[in-house]
Amino acid sequence: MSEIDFKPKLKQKTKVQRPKLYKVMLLNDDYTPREFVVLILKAEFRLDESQAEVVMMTAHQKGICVVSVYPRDVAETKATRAIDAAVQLGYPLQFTVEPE
Ligand code: TYC
Repeated sequence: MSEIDFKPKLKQKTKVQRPKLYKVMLLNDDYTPREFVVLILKAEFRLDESQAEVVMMTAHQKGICVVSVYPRDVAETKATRAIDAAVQLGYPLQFTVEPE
């Protein structure tokens, strides 16, 4: 009788890695119109009107505000697109991306 042991000797561990998340931060400045900031927050970051108002006013009063969190490439693409849209109109609006 053959006694072949088919049991695997090593257990396989399935590792599911969640993507690290990055915050997109909105920085205040003295020149960009409030309405434009709200517009960008709605168009690029999909905030609704009241969320966009709160984020814009928080940055306006405190100097900085978290807009949202995303995987790194999404955060960087959105921040770059938002800055580019501001540059087109000559506004110095800035967004930064940092690990959560
Ligand atoms: N401080 C700007 C103004 O008074 C408005 C503004 C708000 C600009 C938030 C940038 O992230 C910002 N026109």
